[in-house]
Amino acid sequence: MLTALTGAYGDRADAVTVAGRTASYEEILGAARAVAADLSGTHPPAFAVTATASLETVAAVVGGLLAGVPCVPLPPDAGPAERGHILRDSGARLIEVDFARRSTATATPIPTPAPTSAVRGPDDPALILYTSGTTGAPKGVVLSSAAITADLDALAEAWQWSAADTLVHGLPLFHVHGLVLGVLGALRTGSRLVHTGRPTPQAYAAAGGSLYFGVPTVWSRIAADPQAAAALSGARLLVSGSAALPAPVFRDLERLSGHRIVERYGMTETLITVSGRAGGRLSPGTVGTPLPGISTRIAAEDGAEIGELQLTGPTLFSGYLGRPEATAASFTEDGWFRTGDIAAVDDSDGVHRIVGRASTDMIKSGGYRIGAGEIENALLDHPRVSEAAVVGVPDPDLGQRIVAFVVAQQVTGAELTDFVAAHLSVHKRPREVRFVAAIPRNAMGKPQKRLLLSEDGKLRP
Ligand code: MCA
Ligand code: AMP
Repeated sequence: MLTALTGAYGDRADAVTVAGRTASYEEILGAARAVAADLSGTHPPAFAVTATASLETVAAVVGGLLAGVPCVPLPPDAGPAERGHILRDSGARLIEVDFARRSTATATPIPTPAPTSAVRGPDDPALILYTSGTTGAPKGVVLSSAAITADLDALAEAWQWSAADTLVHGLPLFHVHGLVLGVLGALRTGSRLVHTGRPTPQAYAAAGGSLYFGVPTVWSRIAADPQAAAALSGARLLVSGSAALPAPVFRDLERLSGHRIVERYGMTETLITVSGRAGGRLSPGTVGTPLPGISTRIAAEDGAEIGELQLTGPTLFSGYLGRPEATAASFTEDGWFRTGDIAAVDDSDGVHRIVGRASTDMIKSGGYRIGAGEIENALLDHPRVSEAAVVGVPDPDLGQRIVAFVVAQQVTGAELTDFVAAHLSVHKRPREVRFVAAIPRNAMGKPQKRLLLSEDGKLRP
C-alpha cells in the first residue's frame, strides 16, 4: 500500500507536512518502524491512537500496517463516553507515539520489497474506523489493505493522481476522507502531502498545491472568500466529497478559480465508489460514474427511476467489528451493499446523482456522519432531560445542522450543548436546543420528528 516508502519515488525532504511540521519518507518510515516494533512485541488485537492532525498519527497508522495490527484512530476531541465505547468495543490498546524515536530506519536504507510485506495478508484488517448508524453507539468498520489499495488505485486513475502532485487538505485524520485518501493516498501515489492543520480558506490558499481535497463546508467557505478561491486557480484539480456540494458553491468556485470541481461519493463502509474524472464532463449536483471495479444499481420500486443505491466491488469493508447481524443486514440477499442513499442514474451517460438519504436519522453536518439516536441517548443521560428528539435541518454552512428538541427542566440549551460536546465529541454537539412540552409520538410511542419541523423539513421560526 505504501509505495512511496519503498523508495520507488526516491526520498524527499519535504514528503509530508502536517500542521507546519515536515518529514521525509525515511523519517516517517523510521518512526513507523519504532511503532511497529512495539506492536510486534505484544501483538494486541488492535491498537488505538489519538488521531490529532500530526506526524505522530501518520507514524502510528503506518506502523500498524508494518506490524499487521489494525489501527483504530480516535477522534482527539472524543469525550469519555465515545472514547470508552471505542476502546471497549475494539479491544484496542491505546499507544502514544514519539516521532523523534526512530527505529534503525534513518541509519539503514529503505528496504525492498515493500515494507508492507509484514502485513499478514491483504484481506486482514488494516484499519477499524468508528462511524455512526441511525441508532445506538458507533460501529467499527473493518477495512482491509486490499480494499484500501483497490480504492486508492482506482482514484489515482480517475484523478490522474501521481507523484508529480502536491496534495493539500486539512481534514481530520480519523475518517476515510482525511486518513485513507488524504494520508495513505499520498503515500501510495508518492504525491507530496501538505496537511494544513485546519481546513481554513487562508491555509488552502497559502499551500500552493496541485490537488486539493475538501468537504462541502470547506469549499463553501472558500467560495465566500474570493481571494482564497482565486489563489487556487493554479491548481490541477479540486475534489469535493463526504456530503452533497451545493450547486451555487460549484458555480462560485468556477467563476472565482476557473475550476469545475470534481465531486465524488463514498461511505466509510464502501470507501469511494463513484467519482467525476479529471478532464471529464463535470456538472453541479452529480457525482460521476462508478470507479473501475465497482458495480452499482438502483433498487427502485415499481419502475421508479429513483431509489436506494446498492453497490458491489473490491473496495467494500470486511464487516462491522463483532456485529455479524448488522453486517448481514447491510447487504441484500444477493450480496449487494445497501448504502441507504437515494440516487438516480442518467440513462445516457451513467452519471450518478445522490438525491438524499433513506433515513432522516442519519445526519451529515460539516461532512461528519452523525446518528440522531446517539445524540438522543447522550441527552437522555443528562439528569434534567426526560425526552429528546434530534434532527438535521438544512444549513448554508454545514449542509445540515443538528437541532435537539428536549423536554427538560432547570437546564439551559448551552449547558446541554456543552454536555454533548464533552461526552461524545465537539462536532456532535447540537447547534441549537429547543425546549418543548412533549415530543409528538404515534400510537406505538415512536417519535414523530416531522411534526417538530415545518412541512418542508425546515425549523419553524
Ligand atoms: C464550539 N467549540 C466547542 C464548543 N462550541 N468546544 C467545546 N464545547 C462546545 N460547546 C469549539 C471547538 O473546540 C473548535 O475549536 C471550534 O469550536 C469549532 O469547532 P467545529 O464545530 O469543529 O468547527 P466547524 O467550523 O463547525 O467545523 C467545520 C469543519 C469540520 C472544519 C468543516 O466540520 C470538519 O473538519 N469536517 C470534516 C469532516 C470529515 O472529514 N468527514 C469525512 C467523513 P478549535 O477550532 O479551537 O478546535 S469520511 C466520508 O464521509 C467518506 C468516506 C467520504 O465520502 O469522504
Ligand atoms: P461516511 O461514512 O462518514 O463516509 O458518510 C457516508 C455518507 O456521506 C454517504 O452515505 C452519503 O450520505 C454521504 N456522502 C458522501 N459523499 C457524498 C456526495 N458526494 N454527495 C452526497 N452525499 C455524500
